[in-house]
Amino acid sequence: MSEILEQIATCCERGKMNAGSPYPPDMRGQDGVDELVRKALDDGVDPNDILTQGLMVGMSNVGRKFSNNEVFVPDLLMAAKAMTAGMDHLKPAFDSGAATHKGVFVVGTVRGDLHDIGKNLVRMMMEGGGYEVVDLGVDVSPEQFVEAVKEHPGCVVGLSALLTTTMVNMEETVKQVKAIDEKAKVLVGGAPLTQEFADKIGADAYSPDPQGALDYLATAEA
Ligand code: B1M
Repeated sequence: MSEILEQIATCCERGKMNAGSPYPPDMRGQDGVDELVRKALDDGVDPNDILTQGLMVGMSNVGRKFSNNEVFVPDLLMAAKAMTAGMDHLKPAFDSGAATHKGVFVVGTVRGDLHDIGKNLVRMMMEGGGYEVVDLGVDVSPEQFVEAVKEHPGCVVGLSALLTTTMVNMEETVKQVKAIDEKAKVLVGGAPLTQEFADKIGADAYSPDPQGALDYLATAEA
């Protein structure tokens, strides 16, 4: 991997957004993802390489550390912010078709549920993993998920729930999504969920954290 891509990966993992950012304190004054991605593009580095060998490596590292309880929610949020600073520069390349996404991930918090912090972390990890994310927001009905699946054939659907009273709404969503596309993969997550519950409602996978969701996508898309 080239030196600048390694630097981008490190800055993304550490949440170093730009030179002016005071976080993390030990990288104060150094270039961040913002400057480094711009420089890499100016130097002619392929946008796909910047994403896959720079930003995605950084997000993957921080995601694994989060799964292992070595870093915590604020670290993940800072890494995601840094990644977004880089993605802003890469967006024109993706929009023009010069660079490609790995696939589409439709995500939302299920009907009746307004909790979105965990769902947003999952979204950010997916974006960092190179997926185009369609975020339907919170309180999303089964019908809204179905519409999104129709609009994005071949997408993977992610459902989040934080309440014992709303996780039951996942079952209807899984049922309706499978009714219009039996091959559509549905991944579920959220604090009250278990693998047993996911199996019971017919979801294809359960993950307790964003990295697990990303790992699942890698297998689902393969
Ligand atoms: Co609410 N709330 N809340 N709340 N809230 C909980 C969940 C609760 C456990 C608090 C408690 O009583 N101890 C409790 C649920 C109890 C239960 O169901 N058994 C509860 C309740 C009861 C309520 C209300 C009903 C309170 C009321 O009004 N009486 C109400 C419900 C509103 C509604 O949704 N209709 C309510 C409201 C709210 C706020 C709006 C105030 C706020 C939400 C703000 C927001 O999200 N924008 C809120 C908050 C912040 C919490 C707590 C404190 C924190 C939740 C959180 O964000 N955690 C929570 C108590 C707690 O957890 N300590 C609580 C951090 C987040 C990173 O974790 O979302 O679990 P989490 O996501 C994790 C994983 O679960 C996983 O990845 C993330 C990172 O590891 N994950 C996925 C999540 N989704 C995934 C999807 C995947 C894969 C992984 O694949 C698709």
